[in-house]
Amino acid sequence: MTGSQKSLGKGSPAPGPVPEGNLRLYSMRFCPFAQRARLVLSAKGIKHEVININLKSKPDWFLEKVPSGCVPAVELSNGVVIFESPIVCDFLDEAYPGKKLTPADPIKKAKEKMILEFYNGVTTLLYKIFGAQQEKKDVAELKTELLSKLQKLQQILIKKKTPYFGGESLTMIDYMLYPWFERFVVFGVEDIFSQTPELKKWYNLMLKDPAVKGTFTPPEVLQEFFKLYVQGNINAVDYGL
Ligand SMILES: N[C@@H](CCC(=O)N[C@@H](CS)C(=O)NCC(=O)O)C(=O)O
Repeated sequence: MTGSQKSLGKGSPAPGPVPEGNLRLYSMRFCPFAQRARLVLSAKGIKHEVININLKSKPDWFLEKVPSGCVPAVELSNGVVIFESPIVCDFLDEAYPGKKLTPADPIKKAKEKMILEFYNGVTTLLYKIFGAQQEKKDVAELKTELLSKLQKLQQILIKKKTPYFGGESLTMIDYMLYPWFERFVVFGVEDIFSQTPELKKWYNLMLKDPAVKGTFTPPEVLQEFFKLYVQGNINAVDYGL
């Protein structure tokens, strides 16, 4: 099953158990948190199936399996369900063979986790900016705050003198940060790149990664989805299918 299947919504029959040797991802095609999991699944070449969930009309069985009600979540063939994107991604990296995305060194690992913790403030701010724009409010102050946070993030790359946040090669932290950059146009903040050239360079490098290429959604499609989603359109998550 690919990630471009129509979503399952309220009233849809529950999917059967996950076949032995397979893994199921509960996702939503335009969700940046779910994209983190899709990036890791792709980078590690993990065999999986995808079930897209209609987040505007969640099936009861989904809420039973995933108490947070959020995607991404993965279900294993033994019925175990794991959710919250950083936990899902760490689990996939630890439990499956293939390229290790998380550094083995505890200090490097801690540093990546600190970046992620800091970055949560960036994503929160992006949604705040998006919300304020929808209400036609002035976002100048919020954008200044965002610029300051992104400059701090950029400083990490400058200090490290490496192309990626993980170092010379792309690691988990790069995948964890990436999806929101793909959505800068949607959040109306793409102009910030002109003031954060190192982040722009990193973003352009990320665009060359096969997992990024495989999960990339063009900005105009994302924009259309977001427009429908904020209008409360129940079929927004299936936009383009
Ligand atoms: N902290 C969660 C957040 C995931 C999240 O917010 N996903 C959104 C879709 S982009 C969702 O499922 N929203 C459903 C809802 O809020 O009801 C994670 O990192 O996985």
